[in-house]
Amino acid sequence: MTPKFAAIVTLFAGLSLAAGAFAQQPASVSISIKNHRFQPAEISAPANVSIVLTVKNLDSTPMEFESVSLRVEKVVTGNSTGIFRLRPLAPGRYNFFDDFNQSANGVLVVR
Ligand SMILES: [Cu+2]
Repeated sequence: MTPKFAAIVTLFAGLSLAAGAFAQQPASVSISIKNHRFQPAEISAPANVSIVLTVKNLDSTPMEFESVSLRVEKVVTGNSTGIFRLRPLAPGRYNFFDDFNQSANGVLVVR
């Protein structure tokens, strides 16, 4: 290969790698909390893609969406929505809860 051709091949290899990284759309999952209960209590998402999790707090009081295994913790004020961007996850069960009212809990099943 001439040096110039090699440079072009390298450029295209880089571009297709970048395209591959962005080809996977994030999975969207949403859940509500009402009367301090998650609805539904179990949600699922595909493995190995980033996840956008929408948490709608339908109560008038704030809640704190928290998960040790997902490494998230954020207050969602009353009657508002929180958006959580999760890294690609391995298959498994990831528990979460409302840290302001720990009887409210649920699980994200990744498969
Ligand atoms: Cu907390």
